[in-house]
Amino acid sequence: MSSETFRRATLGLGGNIGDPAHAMAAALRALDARADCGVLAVSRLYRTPPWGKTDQDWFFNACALIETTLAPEPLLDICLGIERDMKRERIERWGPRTIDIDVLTYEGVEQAGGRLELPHPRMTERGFVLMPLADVAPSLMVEGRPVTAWLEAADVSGIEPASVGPDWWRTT
Ligand code: PH2
Ligand code: MG
Ligand code: MG
Repeated sequence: MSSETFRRATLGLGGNIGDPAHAMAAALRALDARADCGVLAVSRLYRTPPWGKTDQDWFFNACALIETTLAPEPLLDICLGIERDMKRERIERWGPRTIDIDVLTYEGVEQAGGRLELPHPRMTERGFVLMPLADVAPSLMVEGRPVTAWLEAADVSGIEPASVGPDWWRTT
């Protein structure tokens, strides 16, 4: 894979401690400022009920379509580094966090067993991923179906837009 070629990836961002919208916006600006990553499109910001572990605050969630010259694992490392810079606190699996940045898809790459599973293993069941992802990549194929088809089958109860348009991350 040539390091000069830009590849398309999608990211899921979320958080429910402190000021998650601000942390997510800062994370996206940090990625966009890098020479090896460009933010092509960002979803609206959403308010979403907690999934998995339900006795915690509601989340803010969003998705981004990016282009990057980084391979999948180095891209993950950049995202984890940004989480660390934002002083992410994570006490327990699926529990409260200041910011979470997940690599959802990377071109057509399918891989399992390593430290980065692609596509993200639970993304097709999660309304809080699919609703924002449909803003930026509705026809993206994931596990044989477009994002919009997964979204139609998903439970999206309670999820509501928290921004009018896609520019919240430039100013928040
Ligand atoms: N993230 C989780 C677990 N549960 N629920 C919502 N609504 N949004 C999230 O981002 C989220 C979650 C683990 O990554
Ligand atoms: Mg996550
Ligand atoms: Mg994560």
